[in-house]
Amino acid sequence: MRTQVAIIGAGPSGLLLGQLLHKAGISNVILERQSADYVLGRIRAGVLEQVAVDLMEECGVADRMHKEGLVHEGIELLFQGQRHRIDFPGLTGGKTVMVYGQTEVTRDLMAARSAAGLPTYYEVGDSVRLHGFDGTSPKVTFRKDGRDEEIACDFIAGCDGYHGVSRASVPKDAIREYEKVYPFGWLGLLADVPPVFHELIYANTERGFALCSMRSPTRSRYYVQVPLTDKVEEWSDDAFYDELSRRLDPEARERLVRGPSLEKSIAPLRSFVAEPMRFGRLFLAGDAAHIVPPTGAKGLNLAASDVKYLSDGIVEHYRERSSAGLDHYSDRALRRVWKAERFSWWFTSLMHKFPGEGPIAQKLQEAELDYLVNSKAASMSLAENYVGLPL
Ligand code: RFL
Ligand code: PHB
Repeated sequence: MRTQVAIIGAGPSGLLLGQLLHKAGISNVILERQSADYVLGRIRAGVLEQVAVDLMEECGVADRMHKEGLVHEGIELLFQGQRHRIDFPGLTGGKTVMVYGQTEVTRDLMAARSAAGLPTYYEVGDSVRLHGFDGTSPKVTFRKDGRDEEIACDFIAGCDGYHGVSRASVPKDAIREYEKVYPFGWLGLLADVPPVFHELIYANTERGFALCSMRSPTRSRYYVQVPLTDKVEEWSDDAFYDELSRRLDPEARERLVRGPSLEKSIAPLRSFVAEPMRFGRLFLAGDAAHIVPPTGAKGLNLAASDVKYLSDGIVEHYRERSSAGLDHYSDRALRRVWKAERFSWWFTSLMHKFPGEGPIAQKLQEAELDYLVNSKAASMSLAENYVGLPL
């Protein structure tokens, strides 16, 4: 089999890239470890920046998002028992974000891919191997339904997430990794109950962080900070709602509706960057190259900006016979990645309780939050990062 671009991973990065290349007439094949249903069952991101919204439009898959997605004009910061609003359009010259789940983004992209009849191999397990990306004729081999398969290609796009095979295939001395693991996780719960409030609430409390998010006016997504040693089986729905409720202000607490969990899981928090993002004819994009803690809602959005830079570079290669875009890919992407890493680390540090740090840490966070909501300069900085820095 031959294709122009072999894409490893059918998460948002791989599916977005596949669609953009297809629109430009560039052939591509996607290989995915899991089944499509498994990929759709993972509950992850909820907030899209304009960059991601624009890409969905460019891919021709934005109709349902514009119909069902919720445009949000601000967030609420809760500390010392009181909520304070950050007004995005007022602070950023009119910008907003879109609340539309990663599951729906993925579903829309998968539907468009299968409608266009583009080749996707699901359930290839751990069989994918990358070959010859340091030369001019790379290859990908894998096993499907008991048969060994081979794809010859011009480029390989490693869109296979943090645990994928692409980054792991790069010689250790060619890559530099930067990492910080946080001493807590997020316990998340999804339920068909109306959200406590029509905007997201980020809460700093003496008991730890909490987040009230949503997927629709009838579906809520809530998170509470928990110790890394906690097990999800030990958290009943009631225990979760009790803890969330303790971390809310009286009005939100009053409005909290409890309902059975559709999903409940614990996610660890990590900051991670691998440099560079290009190795010969292998390009890494999305979580394969970098991870942010979810507090800034940046992970999926960084995947979108990587894919935009990468698809522009690949299209330029074929249309204009120029390697400039591909040569600059890693530097361009990393510049944006590091700014989002900084923002996500800062917002995480401001909002969470760090074990062993004592009461002075809480007081310092509260002073910074007080400054943040009362200083136009500080509020603007938060708002401009949250809605997304320019490409
Ligand atoms: P993904 O989504 O991990 O997809 C990678 C795909 O590659 C497959 N794969 C392989 N395929 C073939 N062979 C192999 N050897 C393979 N190994 C792996 C995997 O099965 C998978 O299908 O990476 P991608 O596409 O780069 O997308 C990144 C996003 O998923 C991620 O950054 C976001 O979910 C992060 N994130 C958020 N991002 C936002 O922009 N806004 C948010 O509000 C937001 N909230 C979140 C989040 C992540 C969370 N968790 C659970 C980590 C909230 C949470 C709780
Ligand atoms: C979510 O809805 O899952 C979500 C929203 C905002 C975040 C993180 C996760 O910062």
